[in-house]
Amino acid sequence: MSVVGIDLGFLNCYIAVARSGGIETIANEYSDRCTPNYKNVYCQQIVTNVRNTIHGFKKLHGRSFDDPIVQTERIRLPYELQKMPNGSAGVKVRYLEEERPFAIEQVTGMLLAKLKETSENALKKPVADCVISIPSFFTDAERRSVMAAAQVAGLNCLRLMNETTAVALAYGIYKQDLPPLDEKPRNVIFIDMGHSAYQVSVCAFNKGKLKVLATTFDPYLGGRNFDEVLVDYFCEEFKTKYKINVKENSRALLRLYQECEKLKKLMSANASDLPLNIECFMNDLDVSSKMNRAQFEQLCASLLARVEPPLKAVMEQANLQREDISSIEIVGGATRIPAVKEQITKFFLKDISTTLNADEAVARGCALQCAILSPAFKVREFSITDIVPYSITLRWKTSFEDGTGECEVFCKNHPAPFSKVITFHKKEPFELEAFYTNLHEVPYPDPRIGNFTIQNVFPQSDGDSSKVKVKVRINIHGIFSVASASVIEKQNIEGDHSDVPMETETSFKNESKDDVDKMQVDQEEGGHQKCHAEHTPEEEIDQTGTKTKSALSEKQERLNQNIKKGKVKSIDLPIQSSLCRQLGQDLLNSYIENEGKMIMQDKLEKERNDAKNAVEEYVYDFRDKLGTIYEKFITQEDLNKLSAILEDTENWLYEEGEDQPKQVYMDKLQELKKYGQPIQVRYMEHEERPKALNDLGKKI
Ligand code: ATP
Ligand code: K
Ligand code: MG
Repeated sequence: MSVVGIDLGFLNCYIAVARSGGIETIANEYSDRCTPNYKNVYCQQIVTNVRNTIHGFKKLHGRSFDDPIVQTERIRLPYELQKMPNGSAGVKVRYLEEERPFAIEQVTGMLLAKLKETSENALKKPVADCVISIPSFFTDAERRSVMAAAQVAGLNCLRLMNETTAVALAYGIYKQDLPPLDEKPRNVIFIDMGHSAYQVSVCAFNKGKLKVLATTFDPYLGGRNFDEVLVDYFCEEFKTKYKINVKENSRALLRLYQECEKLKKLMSANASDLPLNIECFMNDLDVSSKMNRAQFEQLCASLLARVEPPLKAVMEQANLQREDISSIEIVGGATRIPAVKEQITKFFLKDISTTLNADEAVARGCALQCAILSPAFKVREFSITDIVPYSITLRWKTSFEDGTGECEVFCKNHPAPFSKVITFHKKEPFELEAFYTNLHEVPYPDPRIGNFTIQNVFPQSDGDSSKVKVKVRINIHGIFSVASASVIEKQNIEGDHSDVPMETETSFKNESKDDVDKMQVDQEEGGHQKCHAEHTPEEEIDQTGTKTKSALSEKQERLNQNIKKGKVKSIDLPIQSSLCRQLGQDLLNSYIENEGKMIMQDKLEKERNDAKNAVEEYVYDFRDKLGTIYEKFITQEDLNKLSAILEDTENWLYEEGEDQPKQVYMDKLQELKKYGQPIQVRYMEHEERPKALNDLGKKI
């Protein structure tokens, strides 16, 4: 089983494979199965030159069709979107001559399936375990949607990894000179500007470990914004120069985008005037213009001004000064723009390091993480602590004064993965509402993460509230959940509620490995409306995996002992969750089933095509040989007859035989071979004879 890392870029995808010798990248292909639903027919040049496949759907994950971001993206896309029955954004895709809407999970699923197939072909081994990259600013709904897409593709995603964290791992794992654990860490800035987004993170490295200290981002700044500036400029120029309105012609506009992207890249290497020439652009017109780097930078001034704020913010959030930073590592295609680099250098007053492979670092980091997580692979230990991008609050109803209680369970930049236990005193089932505390920080229109109802809560037999322990967590994918809930009962009080499932195992013993730490927040009901989340470490697991006990863990120890002695017992409580924009299991299953069917259909279609091609090839090959090497072995009469048959077959392939089942082609091939084989045999015998005689001669 191979372990792979997948960089699911807005424009470019990369797959990296972990091998014993190191990391290797395989390919960067978009699914050729999704043919975009262009509104117009494009001229041949475009279709052959350009990615004639759907791309740019990364930002549609986990969003409703009506989401403002989806509506903004929609205008820019060269294919059509459609509202799905569950309100989410779907893509109209042409599949086997038929136009159908596909959910975003299906579209990304197709892409991932294609990437899976590509790697399997390259590696000659099955691929299932993988790590997939996502932007660090993705919310839970977006993350869950990408996870669903991985399932559709038949991939087992071991981790959704933040792009900059993947880069940090690719940087750190091979470094031999990281400071020892007890010394001051080495702080490194990672910057990724791709086609659609800009992300920054600062990480602290010690031997064998990396800890993300802070991440910042501008989710709407990337290479495509620079393309847009050029497009707008030339559109204006062409209006006066050629009296054409490019924006009204989607075909011309798309071509202009492609030419501007090329021009932008050329300007990175060349500061002088560069030409822009497009033949047969619009209304039979050839257009031309020029641009130089200084001019480009002036036009992009407002974009360039957006480079600094995330840099400043990341330093503030991590509470670091410039001199605390050892290195600044940049990746992503758009960081090749000289003015972007200048902005970064200007801020840090330090040279930028470009030692990482700007295109492959994300995929490589993901492959390394996959190798670390996979039991099938031996890799040097490297601990990765990521962070929570947005603070998360829990809200619940209190029985006092009909009020609500609130508790910020994870603050911004809190370490992740992470679990916390919160204690409630309740007499009845209750609901917890999880949401992003500061919606203005979150590039998503809905603050809600999910609602979680803790069921089977009753008063104790003496009428008192029950003590309910609720475990909340951010898992390895960066996704929040109310993971478990339990109630502690004294053993001698019994028989009150027989419908409560009995369990002796305590939830505290069931700690999953991914929890780097666990804390307890004691939340007494009433009293305070807002809890002062007193984070008291209950049990700390340090990086080497040895447990260090704090004062409070003694309390837990006593409880555990009491549980063992049978004085009290802990009962797990069922939790009912309803998550924001959750894809139902039934729908997901239908997507998975559909993808399986399409893979089957693709396979059949390929076999059918191969069978057809075999007939065509045989016709050409046979005809060619009839005119050359077979000539001596056939009568003129047979030659005429065979030539006619071949011509008939060729015509048939273009007419009636154009679209036939596989068996028809196979039969046709057999029929032709009946004529061909005897001649072939005669020819071979003739060829072998001198050789045989020769061999005989040698023996004599
Ligand atoms: P995202 O990270 O937003 O999901 P992505 O990973 O697909 O997108 P990259 O492959 O990192 O994006 O970068 C693609 C962008 O980089 C495009 O806008 C491309 O035009 C730009 N780019 C690539 N090379 C250069 C260059 N030499 N000069 C300027 N821009 C470049
Ligand atoms: K990429
Ligand atoms: Mg990228």
